[in-house]
Amino acid sequence: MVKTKKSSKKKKVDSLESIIDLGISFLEKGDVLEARYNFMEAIKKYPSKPLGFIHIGLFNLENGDLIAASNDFLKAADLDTKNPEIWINLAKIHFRLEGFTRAFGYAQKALDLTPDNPKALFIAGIIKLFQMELFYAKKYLIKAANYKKDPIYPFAKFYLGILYAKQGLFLKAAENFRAIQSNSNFNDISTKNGIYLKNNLGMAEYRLGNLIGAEKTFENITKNSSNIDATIWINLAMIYWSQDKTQQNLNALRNAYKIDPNSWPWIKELEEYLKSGQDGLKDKIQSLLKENPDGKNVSMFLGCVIPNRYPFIDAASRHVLNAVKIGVVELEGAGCCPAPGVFRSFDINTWRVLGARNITIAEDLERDMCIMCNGCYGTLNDINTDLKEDVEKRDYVNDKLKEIGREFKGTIDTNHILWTLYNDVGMKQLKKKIVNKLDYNVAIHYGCHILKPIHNKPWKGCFETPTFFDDIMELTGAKSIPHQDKMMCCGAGGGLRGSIKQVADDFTRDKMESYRTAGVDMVVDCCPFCHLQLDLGQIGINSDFKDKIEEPFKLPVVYFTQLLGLGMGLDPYSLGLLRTPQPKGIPPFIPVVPMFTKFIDNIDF
Ligand code: 9S8
Ligand code: 9S8
Ligand code: COM
Repeated sequence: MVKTKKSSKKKKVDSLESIIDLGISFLEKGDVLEARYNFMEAIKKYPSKPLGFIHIGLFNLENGDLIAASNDFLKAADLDTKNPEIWINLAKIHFRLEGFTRAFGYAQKALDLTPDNPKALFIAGIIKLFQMELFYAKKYLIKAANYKKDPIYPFAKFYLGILYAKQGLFLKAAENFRAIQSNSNFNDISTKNGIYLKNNLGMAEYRLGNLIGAEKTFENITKNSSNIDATIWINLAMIYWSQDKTQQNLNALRNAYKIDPNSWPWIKELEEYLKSGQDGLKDKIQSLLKENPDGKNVSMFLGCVIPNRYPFIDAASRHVLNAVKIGVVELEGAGCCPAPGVFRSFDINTWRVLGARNITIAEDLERDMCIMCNGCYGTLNDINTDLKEDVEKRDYVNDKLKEIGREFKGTIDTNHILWTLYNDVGMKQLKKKIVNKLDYNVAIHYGCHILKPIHNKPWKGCFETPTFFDDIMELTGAKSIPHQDKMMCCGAGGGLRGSIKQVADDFTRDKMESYRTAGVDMVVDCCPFCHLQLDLGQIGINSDFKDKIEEPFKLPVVYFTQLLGLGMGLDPYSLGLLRTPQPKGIPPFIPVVPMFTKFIDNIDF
């Protein structure tokens, strides 16, 4: 609030102050029209004083007319450039209008005038938080939270908690949330702020593995507050699900559905899944489109990691291909691609022959290959493009293949599934399929072999800063967050994980630190080997590099078709997104759930 001097007894009747005071007193009585009239009078009679503009600005701000409020404060700023309160209000208005860059500019002006102003620090901090520039957000919010006596203090703590939660620093997040539990702005569980605080505290508890505590926190909200939004029920459902309390989970999701059908559109699928279990899922996958008479048909190349470790990558990909009407068949008898970073390095001829053998199986089926692994794609595409051009190599390979009655002909293409979707389906068609808007902040991991070597890759243009993968994921509404060393190897490739795991994990630690700094909700990849390293690697990092990291990493990792499928409205069970973290030693090692805390964005300040 902009402070105005309290009326003194001897004030002249039509002095600026008395007109404003009159307006304020009408406001207090609820007579908005009279109040507005008086503020306008102040402007008319004293056009060179900022006070009238400030009050009409506050009036418009209160009534949600942000554009008008912005114009009023800009006029006030013209008349008085040295009042930080004016700039703070402008920052607040443009923050609400989501013009973050502009809003930050105004916050900066307030900070230039008063560098230690807690309100200016706070607004600067939350603007940076919403821009996902967490490094700067942290700097400002920590400073703002130093002013324990200032009314902004509890809010600064709240957002600091949100910031730490985004970075996966849940201990610190919980600490900040707990610090304001009894603060009068947050202690009433029947108010919005009270619910927001408990929601986020409960989620931090959940992510710290304190399921009982989290359950209590959420049950407390659902029992004691009316008017909660669907997110609360969804979060509680997730906590039940994690403890295999399926019936309670179902009830909670039904409640969410009642409040907002879009919050959990998969009730039918869940009930079906609970009835038919894994077997039903198997049948469902079996029944997926095999042949599309008027469109694209592909053969699926699985490689080794998918069937052995992450079968849901296969399942999710088939569900997505089915949804975009691409016919899918197996490559029966296919073997290891063989892995480029390993076999090629040892014996390039054997590597080539084995890879060519896999390609001939797809040639028999007359279907292009759809490859879900970067390494497999690297191998098969290198061999395929090479053998199509190089007669000498082809003769060598065919000489060997003859012994098993096969021949490389060069009649099909070997595509990464990202290319199948990007090229054969296309962005326009993909976009049409999206029915659920996902508002996650994601880190996109390309991996190495999808891009390099570049001479035989279809991604035209930029190979150092590609965007095709980000573009596809952003169709779902997810936001691809820039982060450090985005194009760096996950650490596993080239046989590194197999031979010197510590070094591989150290690479991954680097990547994890970047994700943490950026504060993403999850990593999205397009390679099962990267997936393994980013997922299982966290377990290794959390023990081997315990002393080097702030808190254990627990960042969900998803394969891109899982998230794309979710955007397409496919049920999260078939996509392998909902799994109980209960059984130990079964992938995914870091629990993945499609529901994360909704970070609260409309606290009044
Ligand atoms: S297969 Fe045998 S090891 Fe692996 S997954 Fe991808 S790369 Fe080809
Ligand atoms: S694994 Fe998949 S593609 Fe690679 S070599 Fe470097 S990054 Fe991860
Ligand atoms: C990485 C495959 S996907 S390899 O380890 O480089 O062969």
